Amino acid sequence: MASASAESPNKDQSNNMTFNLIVMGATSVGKTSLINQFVQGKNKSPSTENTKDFYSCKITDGDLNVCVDILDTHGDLEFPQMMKLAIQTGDAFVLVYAVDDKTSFQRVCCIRDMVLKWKSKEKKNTIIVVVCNKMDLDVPNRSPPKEVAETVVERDWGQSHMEITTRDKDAVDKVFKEVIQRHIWACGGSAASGQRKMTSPVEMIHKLRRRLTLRRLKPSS
Ligand SMILES: Nc1nc2c(ncn2[C@@H]2O[C@H](COP(=O)(O)OP(=O)(O)OP(=O)(O)O)[C@@H](O)[C@H]2O)c(=O)[nH]1
Ligand SMILES: [Mg+2]
Repeated sequence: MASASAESPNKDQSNNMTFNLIVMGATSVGKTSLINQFVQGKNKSPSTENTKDFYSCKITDGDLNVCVDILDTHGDLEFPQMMKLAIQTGDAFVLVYAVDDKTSFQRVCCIRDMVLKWKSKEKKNTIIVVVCNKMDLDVPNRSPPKEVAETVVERDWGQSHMEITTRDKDAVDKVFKEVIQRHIWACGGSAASGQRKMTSPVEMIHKLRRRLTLRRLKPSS
Protein backbone atom coordinates (compact mmCIF):
# COMPACT_ATOMS: atom_id res chain seq x y z
CA MET A 1 0.00 0.00 0.00
CA ALA A 2 1.24 3.48 -0.81
CA SER A 3 1.84 5.70 2.18
CA ALA A 4 -0.57 8.57 2.53
CA SER A 5 0.37 12.20 1.99
CA ALA A 6 -1.31 15.19 3.63
CA GLU A 7 -2.44 16.41 0.21
CA SER A 8 -4.35 13.32 -0.81
CA PRO A 9 -5.00 10.10 1.10
CA ASN A 10 -4.48 8.02 -2.00
CA LYS A 11 -1.40 9.52 -3.57
CA ASP A 12 2.14 9.46 -2.18
CA GLN A 13 5.20 11.52 -3.13
CA SER A 14 6.61 8.82 -5.41
CA ASN A 15 3.61 9.02 -7.74
CA ASN A 16 2.04 5.83 -6.52
CA MET A 17 -1.70 5.79 -6.14
CA THR A 18 -3.95 3.15 -4.72
CA PHE A 19 -7.70 2.92 -4.54
CA ASN A 20 -10.52 0.53 -3.77
CA LEU A 21 -12.97 -0.21 -6.52
CA ILE A 22 -16.19 -2.02 -5.61
CA VAL A 23 -18.21 -3.85 -8.28
CA MET A 24 -21.88 -4.27 -7.39
CA GLY A 25 -25.18 -5.17 -9.02
CA ALA A 26 -27.97 -7.74 -9.13
CA THR A 27 -27.30 -11.48 -9.41
CA SER A 28 -25.96 -12.82 -12.71
CA VAL A 29 -25.59 -9.47 -14.46
CA GLY A 30 -21.92 -10.24 -15.23
CA LYS A 31 -19.90 -8.62 -12.44
CA THR A 32 -17.40 -11.48 -12.12
CA SER A 33 -17.14 -11.81 -15.92
CA LEU A 34 -16.38 -8.08 -16.15
CA ILE A 35 -13.57 -8.26 -13.60
CA ASN A 36 -12.14 -11.47 -15.04
CA GLN A 37 -11.99 -9.97 -18.49
CA PHE A 38 -10.15 -6.93 -17.14
CA VAL A 39 -7.61 -8.69 -14.93
CA GLN A 40 -6.86 -11.25 -17.63
CA GLY A 41 -6.44 -8.48 -20.18
CA LYS A 42 -3.43 -6.59 -21.40
CA ASN A 43 -3.45 -4.16 -18.46
CA LYS A 44 -2.64 -6.85 -15.94
CA SER A 45 0.74 -6.67 -14.24
CA PRO A 46 2.63 -9.87 -13.39
CA SER A 47 2.12 -9.06 -9.72
CA THR A 48 -1.67 -9.20 -9.94
CA GLU A 49 -3.02 -11.05 -6.91
CA ASN A 50 -6.36 -12.76 -7.11
CA THR A 51 -8.43 -14.39 -4.46
CA LYS A 52 -12.00 -15.42 -5.14
CA ASP A 53 -13.56 -12.02 -4.56
CA PHE A 54 -10.57 -9.72 -4.43
CA TYR A 55 -8.24 -8.65 -7.19
CA SER A 56 -5.26 -6.34 -7.05
CA CYS A 57 -3.93 -4.84 -10.28
CA LYS A 58 -0.99 -2.54 -10.89
CA ILE A 59 -1.42 -0.23 -13.85
CA THR A 60 0.93 2.41 -15.21
CA ASP A 61 -0.82 5.60 -16.21
CA GLY A 62 1.64 8.16 -17.58
CA ASP A 63 4.09 8.71 -14.74
CA LEU A 64 1.68 7.32 -12.18
CA ASN A 65 1.67 3.79 -10.80
CA VAL A 66 -1.91 3.01 -9.99
CA CYS A 67 -2.80 0.06 -7.80
CA VAL A 68 -6.46 -0.86 -8.11
CA ASP A 69 -7.89 -3.16 -5.47
CA ILE A 70 -11.10 -4.59 -6.89
CA LEU A 71 -13.77 -6.17 -4.71
CA ASP A 72 -16.24 -8.44 -6.48
CA THR A 73 -19.53 -8.62 -4.57
CA HIS A 74 -22.33 -11.10 -5.00
CA GLY A 75 -25.73 -10.09 -6.31
CA ASP A 76 -27.37 -11.67 -3.29
CA LEU A 77 -25.39 -9.56 -0.84
CA GLU A 78 -28.36 -9.51 1.51
CA PHE A 79 -26.78 -8.55 4.81
CA PRO A 80 -26.99 -4.79 5.18
CA GLN A 81 -23.85 -4.70 7.34
CA MET A 82 -21.80 -6.43 4.63
CA MET A 83 -23.16 -4.05 2.04
CA LYS A 84 -22.43 -1.09 4.30
CA LEU A 85 -18.85 -2.22 4.89
CA ALA A 86 -18.25 -2.80 1.17
CA ILE A 87 -19.58 0.65 0.37
CA GLN A 88 -17.65 2.42 3.11
CA THR A 89 -14.33 0.92 1.97
CA GLY A 90 -14.93 1.90 -1.65
CA ASP A 91 -13.30 4.90 -3.33
CA ALA A 92 -15.13 4.24 -6.59
CA PHE A 93 -17.99 2.02 -7.74
CA VAL A 94 -18.91 0.11 -10.87
CA LEU A 95 -22.63 -0.71 -10.77
CA VAL A 96 -23.64 -3.34 -13.31
CA TYR A 97 -27.03 -4.15 -14.77
CA ALA A 98 -27.98 -6.44 -17.65
CA VAL A 99 -29.90 -5.40 -20.73
CA ASP A 100 -32.08 -8.54 -20.49
CA ASP A 101 -32.94 -8.13 -16.79
CA LYS A 102 -35.62 -5.52 -16.21
CA THR A 103 -35.20 -5.38 -12.46
CA SER A 104 -31.43 -5.06 -12.48
CA PHE A 105 -31.48 -1.33 -13.30
CA GLN A 106 -33.75 -0.77 -10.29
CA ARG A 107 -31.17 -2.61 -8.22
CA VAL A 108 -28.50 -0.21 -9.49
CA CYS A 109 -30.70 2.71 -8.36
CA CYS A 110 -31.09 1.16 -4.88
CA ILE A 111 -27.34 0.57 -4.55
CA ARG A 112 -26.62 4.13 -5.64
CA ASP A 113 -29.00 5.37 -2.90
CA MET A 114 -27.10 3.27 -0.36
CA VAL A 115 -23.76 4.60 -1.62
CA LEU A 116 -24.99 8.17 -1.09
CA LYS A 117 -26.36 7.27 2.34
CA TRP A 118 -23.27 5.51 3.63
CA LYS A 119 -20.67 7.73 2.04
CA SER A 120 -22.40 10.92 3.08
CA LYS A 121 -19.17 12.94 3.56
CA GLU A 122 -17.88 12.33 0.04
CA LYS A 123 -21.38 12.31 -1.47
CA LYS A 124 -20.66 14.91 -4.11
CA ASN A 125 -17.40 13.32 -5.23
CA THR A 126 -18.21 9.62 -5.17
CA ILE A 127 -17.26 8.08 -8.48
CA ILE A 128 -19.87 5.76 -9.95
CA VAL A 129 -19.73 4.16 -13.39
CA VAL A 130 -22.95 2.38 -14.38
CA VAL A 131 -22.50 -0.45 -16.87
CA CYS A 132 -25.26 -1.93 -19.00
CA ASN A 133 -23.96 -5.42 -19.79
CA LYS A 134 -24.90 -8.22 -22.22
CA MET A 135 -25.31 -5.85 -25.16
CA ASP A 136 -24.53 -8.82 -27.45
CA LEU A 137 -28.08 -10.09 -26.74
CA ASP A 138 -30.96 -9.07 -28.95
CA VAL A 139 -33.50 -7.63 -26.51
CA PRO A 140 -36.58 -6.27 -28.34
CA ASN A 141 -38.31 -4.39 -25.50
CA ARG A 142 -35.49 -3.10 -23.42
CA SER A 143 -36.47 -1.77 -20.02
CA PRO A 144 -35.57 0.88 -19.13
CA PRO A 145 -34.95 2.22 -22.65
CA LYS A 146 -31.38 3.35 -23.32
CA GLU A 147 -32.35 7.05 -23.32
CA VAL A 148 -34.03 6.77 -19.91
CA ALA A 149 -31.07 4.97 -18.33
CA GLU A 150 -28.61 7.50 -19.78
CA THR A 151 -30.70 10.46 -18.64
CA VAL A 152 -30.98 9.13 -15.09
CA VAL A 153 -27.30 8.26 -14.75
CA GLU A 154 -25.63 11.07 -16.69
CA ARG A 155 -27.98 14.03 -16.28
CA ASP A 156 -29.68 13.35 -12.93
CA TRP A 157 -26.75 11.73 -11.12
CA GLY A 158 -23.85 13.35 -13.00
CA GLN A 159 -22.18 9.94 -13.41
CA SER A 160 -21.00 7.80 -16.35
CA HIS A 161 -23.16 5.27 -18.23
CA MET A 162 -21.53 2.71 -20.52
CA GLU A 163 -22.90 -0.15 -22.63
CA ILE A 164 -20.77 -3.25 -23.06
CA THR A 165 -20.59 -6.96 -23.39
CA THR A 166 -18.00 -8.59 -21.17
CA ARG A 167 -17.00 -10.62 -24.24
CA ASP A 168 -15.46 -7.47 -25.72
CA LYS A 169 -12.12 -6.91 -23.98
CA ASP A 170 -11.69 -3.36 -25.36
CA ALA A 171 -15.10 -2.31 -24.05
CA VAL A 172 -14.32 -3.78 -20.63
CA ASP A 173 -10.95 -2.00 -20.53
CA LYS A 174 -12.74 1.29 -21.32
CA VAL A 175 -14.94 0.86 -18.23
CA PHE A 176 -11.92 0.51 -15.95
CA LYS A 177 -10.06 3.29 -17.76
CA GLU A 178 -13.02 5.59 -17.09
CA VAL A 179 -13.03 4.77 -13.37
CA ILE A 180 -9.25 5.07 -13.03
CA GLN A 181 -9.07 8.39 -14.90
CA ARG A 182 -11.91 9.87 -12.88
CA HIS A 183 -10.18 8.79 -9.69
CA ILE A 184 -6.89 10.35 -10.84
CA TRP A 185 -8.72 13.58 -11.69
CA ALA A 186 -10.38 13.55 -8.29
CA CYS A 187 -6.93 13.24 -6.68
CA GLY A 188 -5.56 16.10 -8.78
CA GLY A 189 -3.22 13.94 -10.88
CA SER A 190 -2.74 14.06 -14.64
CA ALA A 191 -4.60 11.76 -17.01
CA ALA A 192 -3.24 8.78 -18.95
CA SER A 193 -2.19 10.78 -21.97
CA GLY A 194 0.33 12.47 -19.77
CA GLN A 195 1.37 16.06 -19.99
CA ARG A 196 -2.00 17.68 -20.62
CA LYS A 197 -3.90 18.53 -17.42
CA MET A 198 -7.46 17.56 -18.19
CA THR A 199 -10.57 19.00 -16.60
CA SER A 200 -12.64 16.48 -14.70
CA PRO A 201 -16.36 16.15 -15.41
CA VAL A 202 -17.01 17.47 -11.90
CA GLU A 203 -14.83 20.55 -12.51
CA MET A 204 -16.63 21.11 -15.78
CA ILE A 205 -20.01 21.00 -14.03
CA HIS A 206 -18.74 23.47 -11.39
CA LYS A 207 -17.43 25.80 -14.09
CA LEU A 208 -20.72 25.62 -15.96
CA ARG A 209 -22.71 26.32 -12.80
CA ARG A 210 -20.45 29.29 -11.96
CA ARG A 211 -20.88 30.67 -15.48
CA LEU A 212 -24.68 30.32 -15.29
CA THR A 213 -24.77 32.06 -11.89
CA LEU A 214 -22.63 34.93 -13.19
CA ARG A 215 -24.91 35.30 -16.20
CA ARG A 216 -27.92 35.45 -13.91
CA LEU A 217 -26.24 38.10 -11.72
CA LYS A 218 -25.35 40.35 -14.65
CA PRO A 219 -27.72 43.34 -14.75
CA SER A 220 -29.79 43.42 -17.92
CA SER A 221 -28.99 46.48 -20.04
N1 LIG B 1 -24.68 -13.00 -23.26
C1 LIG B 1 -23.86 -12.58 -22.31
N2 LIG B 1 -23.72 -13.28 -21.18
C2 LIG B 1 -22.88 -12.81 -20.24
C3 LIG B 1 -22.15 -11.60 -20.40
N3 LIG B 1 -21.43 -11.39 -19.29
C4 LIG B 1 -21.68 -12.42 -18.47
N4 LIG B 1 -22.54 -13.29 -19.02
C5 LIG B 1 -23.07 -14.53 -18.46
O1 LIG B 1 -23.93 -14.22 -17.38
C6 LIG B 1 -23.86 -15.23 -16.36
C7 LIG B 1 -23.54 -14.59 -15.02
O2 LIG B 1 -22.23 -14.02 -15.09
P1 LIG B 1 -21.40 -13.69 -13.78
O3 LIG B 1 -20.21 -12.94 -14.21
O4 LIG B 1 -21.19 -14.90 -12.96
O5 LIG B 1 -22.44 -12.74 -13.03
P2 LIG B 1 -22.33 -12.13 -11.57
O6 LIG B 1 -22.95 -10.80 -11.66
O7 LIG B 1 -20.92 -12.18 -11.10
O8 LIG B 1 -23.25 -13.09 -10.74
P3 LIG B 1 -23.29 -13.26 -9.10
O9 LIG B 1 -21.89 -13.26 -8.60
O10 LIG B 1 -23.99 -14.58 -8.89
O11 LIG B 1 -24.10 -12.13 -8.55
C8 LIG B 1 -22.78 -16.22 -16.84
O12 LIG B 1 -23.43 -17.31 -17.45
C9 LIG B 1 -21.99 -15.42 -17.86
O13 LIG B 1 -21.39 -16.23 -18.85
C10 LIG B 1 -22.31 -10.87 -21.63
O14 LIG B 1 -21.74 -9.81 -21.89
N5 LIG B 1 -23.18 -11.41 -22.53
MG1 LIG C 1 -20.07 -13.08 -9.42
